[in-house]
Amino acid sequence: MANSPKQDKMANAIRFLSIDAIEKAKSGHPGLPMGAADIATVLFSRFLSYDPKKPDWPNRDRFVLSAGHGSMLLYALLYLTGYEDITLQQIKDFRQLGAKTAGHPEYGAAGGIETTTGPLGQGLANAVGMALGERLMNARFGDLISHYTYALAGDGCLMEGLSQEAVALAGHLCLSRLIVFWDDNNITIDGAVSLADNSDQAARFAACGWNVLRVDGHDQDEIAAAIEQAKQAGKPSLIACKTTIGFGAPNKAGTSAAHGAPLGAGEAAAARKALGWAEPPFLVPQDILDNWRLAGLNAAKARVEWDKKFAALDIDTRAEFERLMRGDLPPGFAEAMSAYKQKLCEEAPGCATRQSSQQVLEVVNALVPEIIGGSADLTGSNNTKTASMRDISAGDYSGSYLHYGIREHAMAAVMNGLALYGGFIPYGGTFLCFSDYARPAMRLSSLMKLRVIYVMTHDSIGLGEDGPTHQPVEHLAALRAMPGHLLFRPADAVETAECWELALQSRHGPATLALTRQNVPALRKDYEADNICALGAYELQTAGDEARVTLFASGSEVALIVEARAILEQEGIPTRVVSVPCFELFDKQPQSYKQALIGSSPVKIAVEAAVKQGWERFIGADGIFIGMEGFGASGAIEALYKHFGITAAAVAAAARAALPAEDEA
Ligand SMILES: Cc1ncc(C[n+]2csc(CCOP(=O)(O)OP(=O)(O)O)c2C)c(N)n1
Ligand SMILES: [Mg+2]
Repeated sequence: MANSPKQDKMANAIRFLSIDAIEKAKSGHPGLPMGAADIATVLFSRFLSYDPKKPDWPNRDRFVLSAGHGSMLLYALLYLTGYEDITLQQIKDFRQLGAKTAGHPEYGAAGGIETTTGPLGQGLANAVGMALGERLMNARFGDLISHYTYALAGDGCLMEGLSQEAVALAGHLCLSRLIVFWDDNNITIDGAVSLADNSDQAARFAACGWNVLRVDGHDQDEIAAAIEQAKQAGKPSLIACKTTIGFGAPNKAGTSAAHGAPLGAGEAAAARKALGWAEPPFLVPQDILDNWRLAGLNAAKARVEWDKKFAALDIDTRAEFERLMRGDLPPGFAEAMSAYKQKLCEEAPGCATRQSSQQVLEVVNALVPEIIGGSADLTGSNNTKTASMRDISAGDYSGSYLHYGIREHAMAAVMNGLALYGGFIPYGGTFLCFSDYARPAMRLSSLMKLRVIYVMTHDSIGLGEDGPTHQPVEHLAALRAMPGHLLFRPADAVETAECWELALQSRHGPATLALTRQNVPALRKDYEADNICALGAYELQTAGDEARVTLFASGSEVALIVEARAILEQEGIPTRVVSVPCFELFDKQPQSYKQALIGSSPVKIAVEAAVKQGWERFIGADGIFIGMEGFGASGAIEALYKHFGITAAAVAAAARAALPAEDEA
């Protein structure tokens, strides 16, 4: 069936706003907005529930443009439907510094942008997290929350490995309110998809438990019928939409030439002719704009109804829902944490920090219902599951623990989706070494400033026999290098509690807790009401006299420098001990604190069973670093620390050797 003239015109408004903006910016990707304009028109004018005047309305349908290079599709939709952030001027300023219409959609830049996309596959996995969030909220608040999550994915999204992890998880969890459009245009940057891929995508999705539909992606009524069917499927749906990239451009349509460069004046004019669009650049005829604005108004009707429904709830339910959406921790949280810290100081447990972490979580999870925990198949090793947690499963979304399977990347991207959804604080575990498998999504947690918490155990050669494949060496430095990401490496049970508290309080940014497999002694035995780890680094032990040596370390190596200090003090060498649970928080302290903490002792030594990078900020360019210079090895923990020269005796010897001659007497 052919589209009606009105349907065509509404889609063409998207096409020409995109063409014109990309032409003016002299960069951008016209192929996708032109090819997917019909899909977008159907969705935004006939199905999607949203309110341009209230973009954050909790029960809105979510729409994720996973193929983020097609950003102009989203910006055109937001302008046309009446979102206030995206004015015509913003469309004209596409890709200019400071514009809300950035090269790729950026979460937080404008209402209606549900997530940052561009790294292919991430948006699809975020959408899985959002669709899960919807089910979890529904299980907690009943029909107050009940909506669909839509995503538009390209060939690139489906080719990325991440998509397999996310698609399998969505199928497993039977997220039936997730509907994914595949912009099946057979083209990527290098040319035809067949240059690199001949997968039967429909069979792949079906094998993962999805409902699969195929449509002509330029037939709006056929697309609409498929959406209707998808809603009834009882499982997640893929709607494979056969489209032509750059639809309407007479010479470039159907080719990779339409993918990522302006059409050029000649081809843009030819497209105007071919599609019967007589308007000058950036002008949408009033009747078409009216149709779009009307679509925006219609889409918002459900919001008015929902407000009434919400207002009719009892006051406690409303207050709790609003607290969750604001992201405030529950009342009593701070008190519970300090009571727990007090208990730890009295008991002084000497266990692995991964166990300490579990014990903190026993306290936290009993009190903070918005926590959604999980692990990538290392639950028993990451110590991520606490007594009160029940599993989330297909059909029962009332639990709070997710077995992500061996899918670190999807775990991180789904946690991003949950955090974006609102009302949840997700944490997920794996071995620190495998943070590499999650890193692209961890980077987006940082970029989007999301409260997502990574529980990364087995944080050094201290894990022992599993050997160098499992022993992280460069990972601490790599995560510390990520802007806005708090990397905590606590030294004992009290520090672990403090670091967890800081991670949970970090409303606008992710955190990683790097935790030991091996036992560590209690070091902090005097209760202090303040969260000392908030300083990032602090003096754990003072020198007996004016300090000649300062020792710095994090995590399991703090106990080692405490031992080294005892040796040196016994020899009459006054030595300070500085514990460094978090570089990032230390860097934020006032200069005076930093200078005083680093101090001026003639010898400074940092110890961490990892690479040196970053420790210069404490020990200076000439300071001594004792740690790893290459990969680890398989063996018993005691043998390994000795083998790599990371011992208290080695630290003491290095200090002695470095002291200026007059100090030695
Ligand atoms: C992870 C990742 N790798 C590479 C790129 C660069 N890139 C952007 S679009 C694209 C091709 C995508 O093809 P497709 O999804 O089919 O988009 P279409 O050309 O159909 O618009 C590539 C390789 C990226 N954005 N993200
Ligand atoms: Mg493509």
